[in-house]
Amino acid sequence: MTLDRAGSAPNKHAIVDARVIVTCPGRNFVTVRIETRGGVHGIGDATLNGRELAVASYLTDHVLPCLIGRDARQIEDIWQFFYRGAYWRRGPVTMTAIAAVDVALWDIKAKTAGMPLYDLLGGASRRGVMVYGHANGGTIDETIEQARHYRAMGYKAIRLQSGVPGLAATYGVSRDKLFYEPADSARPTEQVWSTAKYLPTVPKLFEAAREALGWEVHLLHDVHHRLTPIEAGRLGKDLEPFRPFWLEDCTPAENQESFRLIRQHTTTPLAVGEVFNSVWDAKQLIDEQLIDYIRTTLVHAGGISHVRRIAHLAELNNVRTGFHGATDLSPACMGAALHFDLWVPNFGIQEYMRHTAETDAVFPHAYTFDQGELHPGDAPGHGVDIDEKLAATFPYRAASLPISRLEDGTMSDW
Ligand code: GCO
Ligand code: MG
Repeated sequence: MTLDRAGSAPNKHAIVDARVIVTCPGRNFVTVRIETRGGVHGIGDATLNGRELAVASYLTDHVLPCLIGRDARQIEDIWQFFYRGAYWRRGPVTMTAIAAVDVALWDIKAKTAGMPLYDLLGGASRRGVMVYGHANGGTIDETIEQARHYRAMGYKAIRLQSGVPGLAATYGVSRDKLFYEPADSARPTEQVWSTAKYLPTVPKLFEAAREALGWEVHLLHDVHHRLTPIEAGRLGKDLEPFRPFWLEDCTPAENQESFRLIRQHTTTPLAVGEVFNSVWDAKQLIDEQLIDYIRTTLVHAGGISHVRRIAHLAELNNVRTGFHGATDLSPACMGAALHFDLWVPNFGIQEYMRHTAETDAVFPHAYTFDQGELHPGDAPGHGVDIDEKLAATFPYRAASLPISRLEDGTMSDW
């Protein structure tokens, strides 16, 4: 069945081409490109770090063939077709695939309307999108030196991560200071984790940072799912004197109730959700106001059509957005997220890790940075495209995220 009104064919909005492009300009990216009979095309990011080919196959084998001949304007019906119609719903692979299609279709709709996407969503609600940069170093001093660079570049918000004395490597600290990239080897590398060694270092880092950087700048920290709820409560309390902007992913969030316990112990704002795929992962956290920022990744949680439902639920509960924007998400994700951020009423902050020059060349984009804010630009659509010829010169290379073990060898959360 088609939802076209009788007599509307031939429809220039019919999808005539839908394909997946895999490229590795320094790291792997998966992109969906959709084109209509009228010659309008749109792209969506489908990159799921370390599981890129699973999404590419899901798209090529199960999703894209169903798009041919469909009316590109019917974004909601297409979304529901792939979500309800699949029977096997949710999960990162499925929701990333649906999101990529959704973002590409919104790109097409906005281009067809001749509007920047933020205008189509409801118009700009602010001048620009405040972003946070990443300062990381092997020691507290190195991290602070990096943070000073970010201040000099105009950043108003900076995430601080530093090495932990006694641990050889840890999440968030890399050799390359500008382009943090954890997927460092074809097979997962192993890191050793110790909560006892980590817990005292973060308050020291924040104390030193406030002394060196003052109180004007927002400071953030990512725990990367490594603590128990009571440990998270302790860390939140220890950081209170330094007024962090947020403490991120302090514990794995499969058990949303855990956050009740954390909340009882600290007024440090909490951010959660970069690994969530749908509103159901966040429902209790938001309904009970157990978090302050929802960090869904636009392209891992069903795209604009679904993430806006999450944002609306969050708005009702005084939760603001703080979307994931790591380098393993392509500029096509960043562009779409920035349009969303410029519009969404309950915007909080946007993560921003710069891409390498090769990645920027493969994905020409309209967004620009100025004084700690990104602006998505006013090009029709989401303002990001892919140079397919250049993309083809960077073939896929297997890369996995690391894993983490406790000092006695027990598997732990990375
Ligand atoms: C962040 C994230 C990333 C993730 C990465 C995994 O806050 O930016 O935690 O660093 O680890 O996106 O693919
Ligand atoms: Mg994170």
